[in-house]
Amino acid sequence: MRKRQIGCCVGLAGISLLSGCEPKLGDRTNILFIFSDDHALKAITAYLDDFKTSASGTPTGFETPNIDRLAEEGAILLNNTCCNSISGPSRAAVLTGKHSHANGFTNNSKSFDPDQFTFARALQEEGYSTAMIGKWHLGDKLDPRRAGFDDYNVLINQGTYYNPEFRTPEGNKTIEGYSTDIIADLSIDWLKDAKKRNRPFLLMCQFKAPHRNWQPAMEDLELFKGTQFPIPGDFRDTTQFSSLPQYVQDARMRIDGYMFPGWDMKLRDGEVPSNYLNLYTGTDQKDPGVTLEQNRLSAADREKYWASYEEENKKFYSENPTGRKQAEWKYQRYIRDYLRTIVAMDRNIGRLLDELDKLGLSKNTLVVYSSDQGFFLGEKGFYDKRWMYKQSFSMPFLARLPGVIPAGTKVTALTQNIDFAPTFLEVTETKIPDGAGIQGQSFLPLLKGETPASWRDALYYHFTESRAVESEHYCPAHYGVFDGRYKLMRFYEPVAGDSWELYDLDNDPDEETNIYNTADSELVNQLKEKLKSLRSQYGDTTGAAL
Ligand code: SGN
Ligand code: CA
Repeated sequence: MRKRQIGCCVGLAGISLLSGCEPKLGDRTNILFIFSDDHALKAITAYLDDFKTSASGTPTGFETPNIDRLAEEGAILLNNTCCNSISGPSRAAVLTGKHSHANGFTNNSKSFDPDQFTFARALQEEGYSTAMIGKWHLGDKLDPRRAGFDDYNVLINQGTYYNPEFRTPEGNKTIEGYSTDIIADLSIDWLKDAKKRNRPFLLMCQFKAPHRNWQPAMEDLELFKGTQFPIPGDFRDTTQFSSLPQYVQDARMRIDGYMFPGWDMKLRDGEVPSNYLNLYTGTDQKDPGVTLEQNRLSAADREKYWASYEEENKKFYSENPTGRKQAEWKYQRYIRDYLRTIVAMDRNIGRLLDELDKLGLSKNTLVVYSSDQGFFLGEKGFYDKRWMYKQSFSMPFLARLPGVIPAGTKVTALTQNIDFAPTFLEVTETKIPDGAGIQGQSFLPLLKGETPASWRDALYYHFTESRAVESEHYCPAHYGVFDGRYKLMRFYEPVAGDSWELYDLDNDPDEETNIYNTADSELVNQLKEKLKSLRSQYGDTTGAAL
């Protein structure tokens, strides 16, 4: 990080622009923020040694060398979490540094209020050029320029993997190709232009991958063919869900019963085995089918696509397995496609890092890799996120900034996505604007390997989406506290019977044994007090009162 060299650039855009001393590229630290969607920590090789669960399931022959490079050359956060495990709310928390109730974006159907503080606008006001490229997911009607971005090129809603349509200042346009490649291409073009613009920059490059429905790039269709990935130790088949609370069993994210045959499992109409377990009911039962994505492919690519799945599909159809065998088949189909999308993303992250090198920008650019939340890869028998359980509460975060972040730094302190904005402002030596209302804390000292004088001793989480209102995966709203060892959660919606869960992660890393009723009452009371004080500290009066 370089000190600003010009005295008149005092951090007030008005002054710096008027006085003609707008910062030049090289005067300030740039930020390349690479963000993905639903990336489980277990699917990043740099995390494998430290992200411990008793479950196996470590990918075989799968690697993310380019993401790992950031940990080797910089830092990895081992206890980073999201404050609300769902896309839009996480993105809003990143931009504002505030919890969901405070920034107003409490579920994916909201539209972001752009008049509040965003760190992008704070940088823009300092003379940075800023861009948002890829998945935006903060409202299709909202122009990202209103939230502090000079340029944008964003996917519409969730976007598609194949030949996606983008929203741009010039209107919507379909770009041919694979979404991950295109988002990297657009980002690389923008980085090249950053040289010409000659101003420090913030580029948010946000991939759709590895979001459902896990569609691989054409070149990766054959990858992992025949590989049997280890099944997590706590994977459940149909007979094994009864050990979970009813509201957890009822969540529509069980791999055994809530994978659409066409959309998720890539089975062709007429090739769905008669024993195929589909637990969806009512209107939810409608399989979006194989048409939405695959029909976006050219005829030749579509043929190649189907040819790659054909042999396995036919075998599955003729064997027509039930129970455990069927659940495991679904797991293998899911995990292979999921990991294929990550291989493509990692390859493109390599291209982005190479481009920074070529442009001579690596030395003063903070490069971050993160994802809007973690994801279940068969643990408990699930896919998807939302829960405060470890897999989806966790959020990857790796960062490189030569000369500032020592190579190989491992941070175990409790960090959260609300900390990103203040961290980015501190890295760029940008003053937090008055009234920003940031609730997070800069973890730059932690990235530098320093121990700050005071750091939080517990994290607050609130999944604010009501099961009654948005029920795609039937996850009830809940809030909770995590102190690094104990996790206390309250599922306060009537559908969950206002239930409490307490886990001791030191002794139960899979969060299988709820000790709420058996733990020492002093411990329970202390955790409740902590939860109450965090709710009061952050001003969260939503959800059940404590
Ligand atoms: C889609 C997916 C869900 C997913 C949500 C939210 N269904 O609706 O499985 O949980 O997005 O994801 S799909 O059938 O359309 O693929 S989020 O990451 O954007 O919050
Ligand atoms: Ca997501």
